[in-house]
Amino acid sequence: MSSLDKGWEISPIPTKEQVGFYNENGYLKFGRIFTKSELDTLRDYVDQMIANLPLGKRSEQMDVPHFTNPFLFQYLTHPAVLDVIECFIGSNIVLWSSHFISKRSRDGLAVPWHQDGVYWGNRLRPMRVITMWLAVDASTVDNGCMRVIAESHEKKDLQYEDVDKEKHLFGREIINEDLNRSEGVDLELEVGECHFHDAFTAHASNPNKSGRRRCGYTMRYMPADVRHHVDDWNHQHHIYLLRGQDQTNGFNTYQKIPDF
Ligand SMILES: O=C(O)CCC(=O)C(=O)O
Repeated sequence: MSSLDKGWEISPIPTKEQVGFYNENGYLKFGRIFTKSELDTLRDYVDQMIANLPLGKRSEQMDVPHFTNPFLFQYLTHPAVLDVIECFIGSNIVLWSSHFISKRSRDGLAVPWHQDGVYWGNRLRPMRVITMWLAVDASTVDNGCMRVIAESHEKKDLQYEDVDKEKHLFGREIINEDLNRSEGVDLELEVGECHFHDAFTAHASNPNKSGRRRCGYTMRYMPADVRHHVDDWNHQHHIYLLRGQDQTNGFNTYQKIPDF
């Protein structure tokens, strides 16, 4: 172990208490799943992807990068990740999506308060997705770490209104007064750590006011009994059966996992 690796501990799979906390609160702050060398390799790769972004495309908008970068499947299908995900959703695991949200220093967009499941609508039924948010860079209050409202995943009927798309990554925000934003929990992470949230957990993040980039990789999984309904928006959205068996009696179409 080099001196740089000191203090880089891999977390054991979540305890029953951690899974219980997640089920009760809709989120869980966790430790590290990848080794330092795996994380450094991922960061180098993302740095390159960002350097190669077409003019006008923001680094917060790197949605479904795995469709065009098979390399990322070594992270998305990593057995250590799936062992952790299995603790939350069982042993039949489907990859729903992934997204790099990288906020440049002193520039990043805000993420408005939202529930992923509302954005995804009826495309997934039932709506059961867990997102693992991996800190490619350290994520802190000053560079716009993710914030969550505990127990908000129980609220399925929140109201939304449009927000200024110049300043926000997504176009709609929760407006309910009873959702107390001042009770938002800041999920600060060291490099390589991760947190988890449910498809209905209300979450947001502030713009990056610091001189440090904030890059997170959202890796999204669902149990294989969730039906993927294809519409105009997502007819080219691919899902992948990563572990176990399909539980939709053949309703879902899974793509072959590419060589990586
Ligand atoms: O990275 C962020 O600040 C927000 C992430 C997010 O909206 C998500 O993971 O669904």
